[in-house]
This record gives sequence, C-alpha cells and structure tokens, in this order.
Amino acid sequence: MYTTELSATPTRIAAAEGVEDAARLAEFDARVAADDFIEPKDWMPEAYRRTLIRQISQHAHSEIVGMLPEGNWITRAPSLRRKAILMAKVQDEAGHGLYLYCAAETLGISRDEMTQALLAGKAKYSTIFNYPTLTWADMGTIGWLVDGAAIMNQVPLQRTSYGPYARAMVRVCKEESFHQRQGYEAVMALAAGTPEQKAMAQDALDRWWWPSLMMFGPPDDNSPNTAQSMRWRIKRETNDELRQKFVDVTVPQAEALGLTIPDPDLVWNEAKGGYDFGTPDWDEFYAVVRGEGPVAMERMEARRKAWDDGAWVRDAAMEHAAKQRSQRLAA
Ligand code: FAQ
Repeated sequence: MYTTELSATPTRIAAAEGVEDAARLAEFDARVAADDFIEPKDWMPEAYRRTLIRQISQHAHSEIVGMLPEGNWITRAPSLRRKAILMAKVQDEAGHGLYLYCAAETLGISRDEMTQALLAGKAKYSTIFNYPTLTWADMGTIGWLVDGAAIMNQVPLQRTSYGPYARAMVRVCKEESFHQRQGYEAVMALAAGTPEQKAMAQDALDRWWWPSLMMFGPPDDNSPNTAQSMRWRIKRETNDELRQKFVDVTVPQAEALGLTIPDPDLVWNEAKGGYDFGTPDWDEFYAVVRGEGPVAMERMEARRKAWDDGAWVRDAAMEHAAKQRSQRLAA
C-alpha cells in the first residue's frame, strides 16, 4: 500500500511499493495461469505492458503495410469479380490495423507515437511485406500462404492473455480465413488453367514459400522473446510449433493443386506425424528484419507519404475538436 505517513522516508516508501508489487505480481501470475484475461485497468508488470505494445504495434503496422503489395494489383485484377474481392480484402486489412492500434492504445501509447516509431525505423513490421508482387498469381498466393500463415499464428492469439488483443483477434481471424480461401480459389483457377497460368502459379509458390515460413519468426532456440511471452501467455504456441503446423496443412493443399513445394528436403515423417522440411535462409530473414528487404525502401516511403499527405486531415480534426470544446465552454 502507498503510505502518506509524514515520517515515511523515500526508502520506506520504496520498500512498501516493493512489497505491494510482489503481491500484485503474484496475483497477476495467478490470473495468467488461470487463463483469466488481463484488462487495461488491471495492474500488470511493466515488461508485460512493453512486450504487448511491441507485438501489437508491430502486428498493426504489418496489417497496414500489408495493404501495399496487394493494393498494387487492384487496378490490374483480371475481372470485375476479382477486383471487387481484392478491394474488399485490402479494406479488411486496414480494419485489422485499426483494431490493433486501438488495442495497443489501451496500454497507454498513442497511435501517433506508434506511427512515429515505425517511420523512425524503431518499430518493425512483418518481413513478408518486403517482397514485390510481380504477377497476378502473387495475389492468390498471398491469400493462400500469407493469410494462411497469419491465421495459423492468430488463431492461438484469440486466447492471448491480454483481453483487448484477444478480442481483436476473433474478428480478424474470421476475415483472414475468408482471405485464405479466396486466395486458394484464385490459385486453383490458375493451376487448372493453361500451361502458362499453371507456370505462373508455380513461380509464385516458388517465390513466396520460404518468406511465408519466415513469418513465424526465428527458430525457438534463437527467439529472444518466446520463453517469456509463453510464460505470460501472450504467445500460446512457439514459432517452431506454428511453422510446423503450417507446413503440415499446406503441403496437401499444394498437392491438390498439382503444384510443387520448392523444398527438396520436404518429406513425411511417420514417427512424428508431420513433415520434415528444409531450413529457411535465416541470413536473408535477418537482413529483411534489418530493413534490407527487396522493396523495403518503397514500403517505408509509401508509409511516410501517407503520413505526410494526411497531416492536413489530422490538423483539421484537431482544429474542429478545439472549436467544439470552446463552444461547449462558452455555452
Ligand atoms: N518480421 O523473439 P522473436 C498478416 C522480430 S499479419 C519482422 O521470435 P516475438 C496479415 C521480432 O519482432 C503478419 N520481424 O519475437 C496480412 C523480434 O524483434 P524485436 C504479422 C520479426 O515477438 C496478410 C525479433 O525478430 N503478424 O500477415 C519477424 O516473440 C496478408 C526476435 O523474434 C503478427 O505480427 C517477422 N516475421 O515473435 C496482411 C502476429 N519475426 O521486436 C496483409 C503477431 C520475428 O524484439 C496481407 N506477432 N521478428 O526487436 C507475433 O506472433 C510475434 O511477434 C512473432 C515474433 C511470431 C511475429
């Protein structure tokens, strides 16, 4: 308990706060262990709060930057139906970004601060969005593989320990599962089309397979955050566990399409009941994380331009709010 005693010295206050924190920490740990959700007004360890801000803001930035590779194809979709689907999907990603920014804001950070961290290169976004979208087949393949990997990662996050993040994930997962299916259906059409179309689908699979596996993050023994995030139940499954599940569900999907996963080491392992597969190029992964991805500069330039171009909207909104406030005070 905080003391207001006049005789309390700073040392005694600190000692009292330490006792309080130990008690609160024990209560927090027990709630997490009982699969209780932690809510914004609940006490939480500072490191838990910082970890959530890092992960949720990175997730939000990924959704927003993730609009760029697909937005690139809206004007070139091969039919009105495909264009309408793609536009709806890209809009969904904007919505996901907004739910996630709102969830992060409940932890005491503003959306402006999160955006500034991204633009300053301090906050990350998923490596996958640093690769270019070269053909129409990339649209189907992103839905199939990238949204497929995103769902694999996000379904367990519906049970993450922080309430606002978990609830945001419920809606996001419903939409991502539609995205995955529309992507797979688009690849199905190409795989069953002319030899040129099938070759386009295979080329897209060849280019997106390994970057999709990298979305799950570094291997567990090289993942600095996994152990603590699993203890706090922020993460419910590890990077390697999710990567394995993704490979296991995706390989039969590729077989059904008559496409070949570009991995000579891919083989069914009866004993473990899953596939053995090759090692992603982790040097490439870390280079992309450092901001050296093939289209990283274009992505950041687009975000910077959107922020600068939107300045007048933010200024106008603030001015409008100030006018309303002064009118209320005058009334
Ligand atoms: N890209 O210790 P860990 C989507 C960083 S949404 C960039 O394993 P953690 C929807 C990591 O931040 C896709 N950086 O870290 C869509 C950490 O650096 P830091 C986004 C990565 O957090 C579809 C360092 O490496 N999804 O696709 C990546 O425990 C289609 C060490 O790693 C989420 O964000 C990476 N791939 O685990 C939109 C899901 N991997 O921050 C449009 C939520 C790792 O310490 C079109 N996030 N790093 O400096 C998570 O589940 C986790 O944050 C992980 C990473 C699994 C991504």
